Order: sequence, then C-alpha cells, then structure tokens
Amino acid sequence: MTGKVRFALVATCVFVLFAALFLGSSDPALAEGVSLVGGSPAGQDLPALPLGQVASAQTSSEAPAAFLFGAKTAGFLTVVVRGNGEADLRIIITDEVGFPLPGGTVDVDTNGDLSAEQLTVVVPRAGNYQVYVDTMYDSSSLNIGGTWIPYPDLATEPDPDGHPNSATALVPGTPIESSVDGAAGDLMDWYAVTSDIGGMVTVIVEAPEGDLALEVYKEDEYRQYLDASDQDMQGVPGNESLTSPIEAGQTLYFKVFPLFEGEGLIAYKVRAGVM
Ligand SMILES: [Ca+2]
Ligand SMILES: [Ca+2]
Ligand SMILES: [Ca+2]
Repeated sequence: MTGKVRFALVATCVFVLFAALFLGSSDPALAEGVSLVGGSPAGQDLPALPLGQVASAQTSSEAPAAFLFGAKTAGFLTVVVRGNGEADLRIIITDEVGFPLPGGTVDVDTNGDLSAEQLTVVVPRAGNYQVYVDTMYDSSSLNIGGTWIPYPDLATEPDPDGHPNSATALVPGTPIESSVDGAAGDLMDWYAVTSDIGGMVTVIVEAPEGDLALEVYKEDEYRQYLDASDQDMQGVPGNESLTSPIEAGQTLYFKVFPLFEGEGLIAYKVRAGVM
C-alpha cells in the first residue's frame, strides 16, 4: 500500500467518523419526529407531527386530524394549532392506544378565537404518542406544529392500573377495596366489567373521605367517555354511581379518580352489578 493510498483510506475513515458524529448530534427532536413517518403500532398510517415548523391539515367531526409522535425518552411536547375558519378546535394528546395523557386535552380558545389552541404535556416515558385535533360539528383547515424537549429525568413508571389496557377485572357481585393517591402519582384506577348477559351494568364507588369521580368508556374509545358521575350520592363527595347498557360478552371500562389531583390518599370500595 502506497503512502498516498494509506492517507486516502485514513482520510476517508476520519471523514466517515466525523459525518457519523455530526449526524448523531443533529436535532434529536427532528430525528424522532421523522422516524415515525408511515406507520404506527396501532396499524394506522398517520403522518408525523411536524416539529419546529407548522404544516397544514384538515379536520372534521367525522375525521379528526391525527399525527404520530415517537419519543425516545420522557420530555415536554408542545403542540400549537391555529384554524382557518369558525370551527371550535380542540387538541388531544394520547398514548398509542388513544388514551389521553394527564393534562393532554385542551380547548382554551386563545384570545376568544375558538380555533386557537396550544398546550404542553409531560410525555412520561419513551413510546409512541398520538396528537388529535378535533371539532364537534364542523370541518376546518388548520396549521399545526410542535416542539420537543427531551427530559429523561422526568421518566416515570406506569401506574399498574392507570390504563384501560391494565384494568382490574371487576366481577359483578364481588366488591374490590382499593385507593387512589393523586399527590403520590396514583391518579386513577381502571376497572373492566364484562357481562355474560345483555342488560344494564351499574358500578358504585363509595369513599367515606375524599372527593371521587367516575367515568365509563367503550373499549378502544378512550378520548371521550360514554357517561360520567360526580353526583356525590347521599351528599358524600366520594360516592358515585353509573348505569350503562351492556351487551352479552361486552366489556366496559370504568375509571375511578380523585376530583382534585393534589388530594392525598382516598380509600374506596367499588362494586358492579348487572341486571
Ligand atoms: Ca377551541
Ligand atoms: Ca392507580
Ligand atoms: Ca364526587
């Protein structure tokens, strides 16, 4: 090998090394956004959330605008939306099964503009997330953009029963005693009620201390509850009840949560009945 060839080889290696280092240190947010184009674990084919820039999109009551965001760590995701019409828009940031993140739904109507929305959420850990812009009755074109700040130290373990996919089975006739503790990060408990027969399912929550609320959801439709209870039965803030139609073999998902996130430990009893 001549000296010239050796020099050329070494120079090429050094160049490749620098190129790799340079590319590796490029904006991690952009890299994460771009890596998602063209696929999602849910089998949907959603576009990546535009990061560091805005892009145009379309939303309607039948087909909300939807985007994917892949996070390699915990961090802060900011999303801004400005509509081009009269439609009242809303932003919802969810996990990969469409379950909204805490604080992930916003309808603030900035400066009285129904279509002007923005929010920042804590993305709790690496994973795939979805961003929706929906509207109740209309359709609208809009501009949407996001920014991402990785913040690995924010990462938290998932609440063992804090997600419909890890709901505790609540068997009709068999009560369960449990608790939530918003101040300690236990913001909700999920229960799945499956019925062998068609009819009406009733779920009752009782807590002598603390203010609870209760919501019921259809499977895989976690952006909007079917029904909600904060009726404080018998004048007790922790006593709630919901009754919903249920089909034979169907599973409904019930979410028990403190009305005020900062409230401490709330012990409760939950039970279901089907008639
Ligand atoms: Ca709005
Ligand atoms: Ca929980
Ligand atoms: Ca209540």
